[in-house]
Amino acid sequence: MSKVAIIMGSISDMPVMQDAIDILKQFNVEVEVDIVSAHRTPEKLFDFSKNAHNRGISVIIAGAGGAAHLPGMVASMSPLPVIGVPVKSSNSIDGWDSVLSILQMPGGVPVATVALNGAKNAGILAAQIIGSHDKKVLDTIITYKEELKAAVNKAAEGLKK
Ligand code: RP5
Repeated sequence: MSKVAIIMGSISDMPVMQDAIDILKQFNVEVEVDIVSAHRTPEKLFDFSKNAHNRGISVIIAGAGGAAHLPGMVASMSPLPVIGVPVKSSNSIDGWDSVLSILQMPGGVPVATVALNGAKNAGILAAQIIGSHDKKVLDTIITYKEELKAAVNKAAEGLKK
């Protein structure tokens, strides 16, 4: 079974990254969660990035704030798709520091960057990548999208009453 690794630069990122964990669990996708800091635990970053694909992991979600080098550095060493979550940390410049340091990757080393604090969408995107080769996961995403549509239609109906 495909697994998603969710890593973050600090335990302070956990309240944001929890959204990715929750949605992936909702989709019955196996997750592994860890703290890997590009600046404070560089050896662990290297070890994680070099070995993740040999441990049954298919997609990596990496969240970080400030000088958010974690997703890009993982992408530089791992052959797996990396989804970056810019986290608005407490001393941030309105979150722009996180967004720009994850988004502006050089050619050849992509990081699929979601919105500021957009961990839920990171989880959905990871599930969609797995769903492209796993029918069970694909079916849960199809159901999820039907539910989104139904919720909007119900709200629109409510306006007419
Ligand atoms: C980054 O610095 C982390 O990803 C976090 O968003 C930010 C602040 O970390 P702490 O000082 O709260 O540990 O590396």
